[in-house]
Amino acid sequence: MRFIADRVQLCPRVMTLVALSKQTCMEDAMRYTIPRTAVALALGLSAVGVHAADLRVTVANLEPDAGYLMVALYDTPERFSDREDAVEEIRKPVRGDTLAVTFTGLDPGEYAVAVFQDLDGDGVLDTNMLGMPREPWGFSRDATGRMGPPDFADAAFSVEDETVELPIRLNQP
Ligand SMILES: [Ca+2]
Repeated sequence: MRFIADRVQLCPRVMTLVALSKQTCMEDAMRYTIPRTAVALALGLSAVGVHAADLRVTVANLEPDAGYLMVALYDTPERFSDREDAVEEIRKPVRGDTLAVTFTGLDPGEYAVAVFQDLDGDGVLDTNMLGMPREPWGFSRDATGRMGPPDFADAAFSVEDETVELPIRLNQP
Protein backbone atom coordinates (compact mmCIF):
# COMPACT_ATOMS: atom_id res chain seq x y z
CA MET A 1 0.00 0.00 0.00
CA ARG A 2 2.95 2.27 0.69
CA PHE A 3 3.99 1.69 -2.88
CA ILE A 4 0.67 2.94 -4.21
CA ALA A 5 0.70 5.92 -1.87
CA ASP A 6 4.12 6.96 -3.13
CA ARG A 7 2.98 6.77 -6.73
CA VAL A 8 -0.16 8.77 -6.01
CA GLN A 9 1.98 11.53 -4.58
CA LEU A 10 4.06 11.46 -7.72
CA CYS A 11 0.93 11.78 -9.82
CA PRO A 12 -1.31 14.34 -8.14
CA ARG A 13 -3.61 14.62 -11.10
CA VAL A 14 -4.49 10.94 -10.92
CA MET A 15 -7.62 10.98 -8.80
CA THR A 16 -8.67 7.36 -8.64
CA LEU A 17 -7.15 3.91 -8.45
CA VAL A 18 -9.15 3.02 -11.53
CA ALA A 19 -6.98 5.47 -13.38
CA LEU A 20 -3.91 3.85 -11.88
CA SER A 21 -5.07 0.51 -13.24
CA LYS A 22 -4.26 1.82 -16.68
CA GLN A 23 -0.68 1.35 -15.49
CA THR A 24 0.50 4.84 -16.29
CA CYS A 25 0.82 8.03 -14.37
CA MET A 26 -0.58 10.98 -16.26
CA GLU A 27 2.43 13.18 -15.70
CA ASP A 28 5.22 10.66 -16.01
CA ALA A 29 3.88 8.10 -18.40
CA MET A 30 7.30 6.95 -19.47
CA ARG A 31 8.90 6.86 -16.05
CA TYR A 32 6.43 5.14 -13.76
CA THR A 33 4.42 2.01 -14.29
CA ILE A 34 2.14 0.31 -11.81
CA PRO A 35 2.38 -3.50 -11.52
CA ARG A 36 -0.90 -5.30 -11.97
CA THR A 37 -0.51 -7.06 -8.63
CA ALA A 38 -0.11 -3.75 -6.80
CA VAL A 39 -3.28 -2.47 -8.42
CA ALA A 40 -5.13 -5.67 -7.56
CA LEU A 41 -4.04 -5.39 -3.92
CA ALA A 42 -5.04 -1.74 -3.80
CA LEU A 43 -8.47 -2.59 -5.11
CA GLY A 44 -8.84 -5.53 -2.77
CA LEU A 45 -9.30 -7.88 -5.67
CA SER A 46 -6.56 -10.31 -4.68
CA ALA A 47 -5.29 -11.01 -8.16
CA VAL A 48 -8.74 -11.37 -9.75
CA GLY A 49 -8.29 -11.38 -13.49
CA VAL A 50 -4.61 -12.32 -13.29
CA HIS A 51 -4.31 -15.75 -14.88
CA ALA A 52 -0.56 -16.18 -14.84
CA ALA A 53 1.40 -16.70 -11.63
CA ASP A 54 5.00 -16.47 -10.49
CA LEU A 55 7.04 -19.22 -8.86
CA ARG A 56 9.77 -18.19 -6.45
CA VAL A 57 12.26 -20.98 -5.74
CA THR A 58 14.53 -20.46 -2.72
CA VAL A 59 17.44 -22.89 -2.65
CA ALA A 60 19.30 -23.51 0.62
CA ASN A 61 22.40 -25.47 1.60
CA LEU A 62 24.46 -24.28 -1.33
CA GLU A 63 28.21 -24.50 -1.19
CA PRO A 64 28.90 -20.80 -0.57
CA ASP A 65 30.13 -18.58 -3.38
CA ALA A 66 30.86 -21.45 -5.78
CA GLY A 67 29.80 -21.96 -9.37
CA TYR A 68 26.24 -21.56 -10.64
CA LEU A 69 22.79 -22.52 -9.46
CA MET A 70 20.82 -24.30 -12.20
CA VAL A 71 17.05 -24.45 -11.72
CA ALA A 72 14.90 -26.32 -14.27
CA LEU A 73 11.10 -26.21 -14.37
CA TYR A 74 8.97 -29.07 -15.76
CA ASP A 75 5.26 -29.40 -16.41
CA THR A 76 4.72 -33.00 -17.50
CA PRO A 77 5.72 -36.40 -16.04
CA GLU A 78 6.99 -37.64 -19.40
CA ARG A 79 9.50 -34.84 -19.67
CA PHE A 80 10.59 -34.65 -16.05
CA SER A 81 14.33 -34.20 -15.38
CA ASP A 82 15.40 -34.30 -19.01
CA ARG A 83 16.76 -30.79 -19.23
CA GLU A 84 16.13 -30.47 -22.94
CA ASP A 85 12.42 -30.79 -22.19
CA ALA A 86 12.31 -28.25 -19.36
CA VAL A 87 9.72 -25.50 -19.66
CA GLU A 88 12.43 -23.07 -18.62
CA GLU A 89 15.85 -23.17 -16.97
CA ILE A 90 17.45 -20.41 -14.93
CA ARG A 91 21.22 -20.15 -14.33
CA LYS A 92 22.49 -17.81 -11.64
CA PRO A 93 25.92 -17.26 -10.06
CA VAL A 94 26.02 -18.46 -6.45
CA ARG A 95 26.54 -15.79 -3.81
CA GLY A 96 26.23 -16.91 -0.20
CA ASP A 97 24.62 -20.23 0.74
CA THR A 98 20.99 -19.42 -0.13
CA LEU A 99 19.69 -18.14 -3.44
CA ALA A 100 16.27 -17.40 -4.91
CA VAL A 101 15.15 -17.43 -8.54
CA THR A 102 11.73 -16.56 -9.96
CA PHE A 103 9.82 -18.04 -12.89
CA THR A 104 7.22 -15.58 -14.10
CA GLY A 105 3.95 -15.77 -16.01
CA LEU A 106 3.21 -19.46 -15.46
CA ASP A 107 -0.07 -20.96 -16.57
CA PRO A 108 -2.04 -22.83 -13.88
CA GLY A 109 -1.07 -26.49 -13.61
CA GLU A 110 1.19 -29.08 -12.02
CA TYR A 111 4.92 -28.41 -12.03
CA ALA A 112 8.12 -29.92 -10.66
CA VAL A 113 11.57 -28.40 -10.23
CA ALA A 114 15.03 -29.95 -10.47
CA VAL A 115 18.05 -28.09 -9.12
CA PHE A 116 21.78 -28.55 -9.00
CA GLN A 117 24.81 -26.46 -8.18
CA ASP A 118 27.23 -26.43 -11.09
CA LEU A 119 30.40 -26.08 -9.07
CA ASP A 120 32.79 -26.27 -12.02
CA GLY A 121 30.61 -24.24 -14.37
CA ASP A 122 30.59 -26.80 -17.17
CA GLY A 123 26.79 -26.68 -17.50
CA VAL A 124 26.10 -30.29 -16.48
CA LEU A 125 25.54 -32.19 -13.25
CA ASP A 126 28.74 -34.15 -12.73
CA THR A 127 28.24 -37.79 -11.71
CA ASN A 128 30.45 -40.69 -10.68
CA MET A 129 30.75 -44.07 -12.40
CA LEU A 130 27.53 -45.23 -10.73
CA GLY A 131 25.62 -42.19 -11.91
CA MET A 132 25.47 -40.62 -8.47
CA PRO A 133 25.75 -36.81 -8.38
CA ARG A 134 29.12 -35.31 -7.53
CA GLU A 135 27.64 -31.83 -7.25
CA PRO A 136 24.85 -30.62 -4.88
CA TRP A 137 21.35 -31.42 -6.18
CA GLY A 138 17.72 -31.35 -5.15
CA PHE A 139 14.07 -31.46 -6.25
CA SER A 140 10.86 -29.69 -5.36
CA ARG A 141 9.18 -30.97 -2.20
CA ASP A 142 12.69 -32.28 -1.39
CA ALA A 143 11.77 -35.45 -3.27
CA THR A 144 14.44 -38.11 -3.71
CA GLY A 145 14.72 -41.10 -6.01
CA ARG A 146 16.27 -44.45 -5.22
CA MET A 147 18.62 -44.94 -8.16
CA GLY A 148 17.87 -41.76 -10.07
CA PRO A 149 15.52 -38.80 -10.07
CA PRO A 150 12.21 -39.06 -8.17
CA ASP A 151 8.87 -39.58 -9.87
CA PHE A 152 7.22 -36.43 -11.13
CA ALA A 153 4.29 -37.04 -8.76
CA ASP A 154 6.60 -37.03 -5.74
CA ALA A 155 8.08 -33.66 -6.69
CA ALA A 156 4.94 -32.06 -8.17
CA PHE A 157 3.12 -29.03 -6.80
CA SER A 158 0.25 -26.89 -8.03
CA VAL A 159 0.42 -23.39 -9.47
CA GLU A 160 -2.86 -21.51 -9.62
CA ASP A 161 -3.19 -17.75 -9.83
CA GLU A 162 -1.05 -16.58 -6.93
CA THR A 163 2.71 -16.51 -6.38
CA VAL A 164 4.04 -19.83 -5.12
CA GLU A 165 6.93 -19.91 -2.65
CA LEU A 166 8.96 -23.09 -3.09
CA PRO A 167 11.85 -23.88 -0.72
CA ILE A 168 14.37 -26.54 -1.75
CA ARG A 169 17.23 -27.81 0.36
CA LEU A 170 20.14 -29.17 -1.67
CA ASN A 171 21.59 -32.62 -1.00
CA GLN A 172 25.36 -32.69 -0.73
CA PRO A 173 27.24 -35.46 -2.57
CA1 LIG B 1 29.24 -29.45 -13.37
